[in-house]
This record gives sequence, C-alpha cells and structure tokens, in this order.
Amino acid sequence: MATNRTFTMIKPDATQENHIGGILSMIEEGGFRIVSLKKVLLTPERAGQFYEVHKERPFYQDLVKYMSSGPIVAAILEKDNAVADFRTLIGATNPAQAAEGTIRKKYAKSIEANAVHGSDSDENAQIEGNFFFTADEQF
Ligand code: DGI
Repeated sequence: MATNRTFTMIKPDATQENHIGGILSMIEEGGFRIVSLKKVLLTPERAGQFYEVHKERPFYQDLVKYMSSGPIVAAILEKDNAVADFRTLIGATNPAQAAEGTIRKKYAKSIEANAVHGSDSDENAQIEGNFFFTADEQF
C-alpha cells in the first residue's frame, strides 16, 4: 500500500509572480490535504543539499542558483496515491509537453522555472518532507 503523502515546493518564479494562492487552490481542488506549509528562502548550500541526487547532471549548478534566487513554498500533501496523482496534477517537467489542466501548463515558464516540484517516489517524499518539517509540523 503506497504511503498517502507527497512533498511539493512552489518554485521561485511562481512565488515571485504571486501564484502561491493559485497553485495551492489547484492542489486543494485536486483533492490533496495540506499537511505542512512554509515559505523559505533557501541558501545555495541548502538548495544544493536538496538536489544532491542531481549533482552529476549538467544543469545542477543552474538549478541550485535558481532554487536559491527567491523564496519557495514547501508543503507536505496527503491523498490516496499521493505521489503518482500529484505528478499527474503538475504535468511534464518541460511545460511545452505539459498536459492541459496541469499546474505546469498554467504556471511554468521553462524547463527550469517550472513552477512546482513533486516527489518521484514514496521514499523521496518522506526524505524531502523531513528536509523541511520537524515531526511536530507534520499533522
Ligand atoms: O521531477 P521533475 O521536477 O519533473 O524533473 P527532474 O527530477 O528530472 O528534474 C528536477 C528539476 O531539474 C526540474 O524540475 C527542473 C530541472 N531540470 C530538469 N531537466 C532539466 C532541468 N533544468 C535545466 N536547465 N535543463 C534540463 O534539461
């Protein structure tokens, strides 16, 4: 049985353009309950730690710079089949390929400034949620 939680971030492009409310509305309308929520300015070091799994990829330095360029909103979300259903709701990494009705179709500007993050597995959802929230903030 899959865990019923996932982790998301609203990325700097979307927070700077005042899309926090719009994106949270799409998330709630998509059937997700917001378990944990905070707005944070990541240092490059913290952003680098978060994306450590991508450190061999050519876009890693740009990604770290971008993710620390402005505040993000971190959240833990709950729903049956949360990880897979949330990835469906956000759409493809590249907004040019994102389906109609997805968050990235509506709000993403580019493959990098793509509005939202969504965990890709139950295990990563737990690691990523714990990166931002203590146990007493997850309820
Ligand atoms: O899980 P996703 O966010 O959909 O995608 P991912 O885990 O493959 O990549 C993580 C993030 O890294 C993605 O949201 C944006 C960035 N990224 C991925 N592929 C590229 C990229 N950034 C650049 N500049 N170029 C890429 O090809």
